[in-house]
This record gives sequence, structure tokens and C-alpha cells, in this order.
Amino acid sequence: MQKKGCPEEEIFSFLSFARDKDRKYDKVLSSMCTIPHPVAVRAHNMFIESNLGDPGLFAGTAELESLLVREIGELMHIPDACGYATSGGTESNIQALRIAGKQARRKMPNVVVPESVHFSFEKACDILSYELRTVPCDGNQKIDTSVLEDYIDKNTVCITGIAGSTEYGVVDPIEHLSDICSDREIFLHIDAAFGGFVLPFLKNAPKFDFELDGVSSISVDPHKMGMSTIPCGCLIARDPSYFKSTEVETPYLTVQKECTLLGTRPGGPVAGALAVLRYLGRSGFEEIVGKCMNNNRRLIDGMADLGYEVAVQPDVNVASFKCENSPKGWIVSRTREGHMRTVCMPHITEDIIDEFLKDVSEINV
Ligand code: 0PR
Repeated sequence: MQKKGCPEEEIFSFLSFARDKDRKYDKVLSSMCTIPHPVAVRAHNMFIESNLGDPGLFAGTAELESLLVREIGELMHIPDACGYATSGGTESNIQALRIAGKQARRKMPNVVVPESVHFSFEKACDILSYELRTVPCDGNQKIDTSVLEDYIDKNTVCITGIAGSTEYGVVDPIEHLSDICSDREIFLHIDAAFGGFVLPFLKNAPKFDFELDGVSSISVDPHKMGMSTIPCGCLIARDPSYFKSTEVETPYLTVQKECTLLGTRPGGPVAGALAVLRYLGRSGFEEIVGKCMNNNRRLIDGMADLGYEVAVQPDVNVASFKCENSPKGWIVSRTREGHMRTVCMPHITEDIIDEFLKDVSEINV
């Protein structure tokens, strides 16, 4: 640390210098985050000092959190959802597995997931000392139900399905998983970190939420397709007693118990998420998601015209292509299988897609 303070202008010119090195989102086709909605930013800033880790001090913000959980719950077909705002999909997934383990209480717990699962499950199982059992995917990059049962045994504390996979944007056969979990009384966690703010706004989307009896908990991230500020995730669950199982006593806080993983928790993103949900409403989200899906289709069709087929048909606005080279100046990513992967987030417009396709067409020239 410098001995004496530095003039504010100097600090901000230094910060601007760093900010200029950050990528602008316009040519970024790899991210699952986007430019937050201005209403979310305004609400976030209004609650900048709010700490949900001590909800008695920030009773108003805590109310907003309850409302956010309730609104997301309604979207997921559960009117009296319980849950809380996390710092994103990773935290939600860790907590879901923690809760699942506490319900089943096995000495050597294992968790059965598709191999397409996000790497946050690896972290969760490492922290919780669970065995992670990865089931191969079928030709559509969905969990292969013909072999799934071989991976389940009496120590299976949780099965996970993905609603909008990170790499291929597909939804696992969750109705099937729900039936298995209902029959065997196994906790079913759905990772809808990405798809949770896409699928409810699509016509004919596959079922993935609490409408299915076997679903126990869902991760949904307002900071991805929810147009909110970072970090805002949400873990919602069917049964309020689930959150009792992770409670610890917090004698010197304004509340006596806390079920969350983090202690200090930002209130700003929660206010941002709720504000943008209310501001846009269902019709606003349908419009945004509709545009993203149309752009995804435009990209898939355009790539096919150039001879690059999509690897599998996605259910959400993610696409992966059999295309070995990436165009210069663009940020795309690669799946574990080497496919070029793109995400049509709200910052990606028709014009951007056309410009991208033009640059792809010139790759080998
Ligand atoms: N579950 C799914 C299905 C996800 O896609 C992700 C993140 C997570 C869980 C974890 O969420 P958090 O990162 O919020 O903890 N998927 C993207 C990924 O890891 C996140 C991302 C976002 C990556 C923006 C890059 C980026 O620029 O690839």
C-alpha cells in the first residue's frame, strides 16, 4: 500500500486504463453473461451497501430476496417456493448437493450426473467428499438413459439433470429422471442456471421444473439470461425443510440461524434481479428470449449454408458447430469434443451474426 493517498482523478484514470483492456461484449460469442439491464443496474446501485448476511439490519432487502424467490418459484411452477439468492450457479449447485446428502445420510455418498455437467459439480463433490459418477451422453449430448440405471445404487444421494447445458444448450430428459427419482426416492437437482430464464418463455419447451413431481431443487441464475447484475444466482427447492438441514447458529447476528453457504451476501444484485423481472414482465422476457432464439437459428442456418453443421440441435440459445477454425477478432469457445461453441446472448444482434458469418466464410480464403 502506498504511504499517502492518491487523488481521485488519478485513481479513476488508472481504473479506466484497466477497464479499456476488458473486452467489450459485441464480438463475444462465448459468454453466458451479458450487459445488465439499466433498471437492474439502477436497483443494484441503490442497495450497494446492503448485506443479506445480516438480514435483520437489511430487512427491506431481505423482503426483496423473498419476493425474488417467490417470483422465480412461480416461473418454475411452485407457488410457495423456498430458497435464497446465491452468488451464481456454482454456489447453488454446491448447496443443492449438500442438502441432498443431508436428506439421504449415506456414509459413502455418490452423485449421478451426465458427463455434460458443468465443472461446478466437480468442485461440489470435492468439497463434500462425494463420488461424482458421470453417465455418458447419447448422440444428442443428453444423459444416456439406457445406461443410467447402472450408475445408481443405494448410496446415490442425488441425480442431476441439466436444463440448458453449458456446451450444447440441450435439456436432459428430465421427465424420465423425475420418474426414476420419484420411484426410488432420490433427490433430483436440476441445473437450470442458464436455461431457467429461457425455457419458461418458449413455446413447446421440454418440461424441466417443479411441474414434475420428482424435481427437488433447481439452480437458476438471474445474472445469465435474467438480465441482472453479477453476482446473482438463485437456489429454489420444493420442501422448506431442506434448508433447515444446512442451518448453523449465528448467535451474534440479528438472526439466530443461517442456511446459506456464504456469510456476507450482496443485496444489490438481488434488488437488481427483482427490479428487472418486474420491469420486463413475462412479455418483456418473451421478447428478449425470442430474439436470442431467432439469432441462434440465424447463426445455425448461416453456418450450415457455409458447410458447418451444428453438432446437435439445441433447446436454448447455445450452438456448437463442426468447425475447426475460429474467425479472427471473435471470441468463441471450444467444447470438450472440440466443437466451436457460441451463445447468442442479448448483446448479440442480427447484424453481429451476419458479420460473424461473413468472417467465418473468409476463414480459409
Ligand atoms: N451451471 C451451468 C449449466 C452453467 O452453464 C454454469 C456457468 C454454471 C452452472 C456455473 O455458474 P456460475 O459461473 O455463475 O457459478 N456457465 C458458464 C461457464 O462456466 C459461465 C460463464 C459466464 C462463462 C460468462 C464465461 C463467461 O464469460 O462456461
